[in-house]
Amino acid sequence: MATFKEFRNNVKPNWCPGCGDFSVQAAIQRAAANVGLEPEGLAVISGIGCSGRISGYVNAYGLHGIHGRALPIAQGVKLANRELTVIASGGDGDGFAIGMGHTVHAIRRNIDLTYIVMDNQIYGLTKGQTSPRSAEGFKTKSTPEGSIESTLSPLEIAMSAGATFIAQSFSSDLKQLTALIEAGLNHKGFSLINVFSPCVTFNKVNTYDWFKENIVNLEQFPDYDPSNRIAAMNKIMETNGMLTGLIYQNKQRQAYESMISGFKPEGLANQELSLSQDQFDKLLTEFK
Ligand SMILES: Cc1ncc(C[n+]2csc(CCOP(=O)(O)OP(=O)(O)O)c2C)c(N)n1
Ligand code: SF4
Repeated sequence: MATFKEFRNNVKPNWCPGCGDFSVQAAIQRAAANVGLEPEGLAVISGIGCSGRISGYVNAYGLHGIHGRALPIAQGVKLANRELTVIASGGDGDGFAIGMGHTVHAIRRNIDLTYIVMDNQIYGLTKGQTSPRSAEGFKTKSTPEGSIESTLSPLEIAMSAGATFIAQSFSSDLKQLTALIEAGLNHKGFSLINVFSPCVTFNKVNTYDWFKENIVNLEQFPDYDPSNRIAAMNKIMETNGMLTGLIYQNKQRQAYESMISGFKPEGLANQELSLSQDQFDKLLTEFK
């Protein structure tokens, strides 16, 4: 069985020292080992952004895709080879701005993959513009007088889009983050894991200390039941989306690919793709 070190490669991340994304990288590597994966059984597909670089920093199959398009690619990978465990990842801009249409439909489609968003509440790679996750009044180069748009709540959107797994964590809490990624990898369906991952260079408001002061850990509520959809929505709203832990899980709904008629469990590479003479003749008669 592979250890977490086998999910490391020799590429040195060029994230700024202190960037929250380092811990997300470590948590992915630990979780992959803990659930018994091998590097050749994992694909990490990312969008564009500082966070999007993560696909190059894990020893696994990887693709550093297009801004906002990690999910279409990841879904294609999973459908083409369901033997692979697929992680999609990117920033809050990637997933909740340009890629939001894909995010909503991937959630409701429920293909078995784990989507990890590194939510630093700003655009990092392009040097600090307001993202849909930025608070009202947030001042950046793109909003010098403060943002006048309301903040988007990805957890509420995911709940209403029919998500079967929603979790949130903080990059400083490596233990919780690793456990939640493991749970996401084990979930049979689409898992959204939103991670507060501070941008130490451009976001001087939502700092490590700010998150520590504002996060509400679900551990504080021992009676909380993540299978209760209404309770989950209430808790998200009560805490203004700042809660961490496993927020909601529906184990009843089957993953999309399990319901496609005629869909084979083997990856395309392992399937017999040529038609028998009989199948070929039948196909021809359909078009006569
Ligand atoms: C189609 C397209 N539009 C815009 C960009 C420019 N761009 C690159 S990354 C990015 C946003 C980065 O923010 P986020 O996705 O939150 O990731 P972070 O860098 O903060 O990790 C933008 C707007 C692009 N590369 N492609
Ligand atoms: S700019 Fe921000 S998000 Fe990008 S690597 Fe630096 S700290 Fe991380």
